[in-house]
Amino acid sequence: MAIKDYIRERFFPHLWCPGCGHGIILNSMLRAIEQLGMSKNEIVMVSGIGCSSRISGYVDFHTLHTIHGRALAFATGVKLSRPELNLVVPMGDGDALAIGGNHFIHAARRNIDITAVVMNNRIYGMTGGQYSPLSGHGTVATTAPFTNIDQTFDVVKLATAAGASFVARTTAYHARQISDILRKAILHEGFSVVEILSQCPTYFGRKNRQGSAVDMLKLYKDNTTPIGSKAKEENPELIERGIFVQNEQPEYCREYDRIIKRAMGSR
Ligand SMILES: Cc1ncc(C[n+]2csc(CCOP(=O)(O)OP(=O)(O)O)c2C)c(N)n1
Ligand code: SF4
Repeated sequence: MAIKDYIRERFFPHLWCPGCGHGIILNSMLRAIEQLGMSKNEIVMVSGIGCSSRISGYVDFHTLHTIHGRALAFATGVKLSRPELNLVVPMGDGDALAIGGNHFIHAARRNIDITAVVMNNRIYGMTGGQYSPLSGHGTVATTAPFTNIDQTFDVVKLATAAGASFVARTTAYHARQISDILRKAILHEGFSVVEILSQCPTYFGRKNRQGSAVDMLKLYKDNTTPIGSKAKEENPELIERGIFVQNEQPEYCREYDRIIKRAMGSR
């Protein structure tokens, strides 16, 4: 199936600002699904609210555009009722880890077979540039004009500690790596977290003087390195890219099935 068949052309042009990283992620995501040879009926895309979450409107899969922070709760319901479908949940850093943080850690703990894509632009883009839990200490946001005093956290470490059985990170600069990782994440049986650093030139970039979208992409190129590289040993500040966790653990829907069979047998 051609990539263009996966999109709803009637909803274009999209609402993203020129240079927003979210468009690159949509493109790489569609390429991953095309490379997997999946039909659009095999994918369910569920999202909450945010610039990132608008992805579910642009794709011609089964889609649910739900409420802010609750996409994983809706996706859990869909997956439990139709476990044969592939659930993909694109989320902003605010959607996934501020209002949706509780759902995130518990979906990871259950190891339900959903692919959670955290499109991390370190800001609330849709609502005008408020700081998010991923903004980081010392950054500037609409709601932190004198710099943000909140500390951030590491999405990869959080997902790993919460029990996700597939955890990876890449950036909007590394478009091919996004597709490579997403293919593996979608095929992985269990909760997969893929963090993708995505530039928001309109709010994060402008407030933090990071320049144009191209300048921001260059920062991703220069400030990241493959996991375990020599460069990381020499410069611990570099952010690692790649697959951090990929292991087999009991998957929630299978466990649920098993318990139903046990209950039926005991009647
Ligand atoms: C319950 C609820 N609270 C707050 C909002 C307002 N709101 C909409 S999107 C959003 C944050 C968007 O930021 P993020 O999830 O990081 O995505 P981005 O827009 O940056 O891609 C907020 C606070 C809402 N829609 N619903
Ligand atoms: S506000 Fe930021 S995240 Fe939203 S579309 Fe514009 S650049 Fe992208």
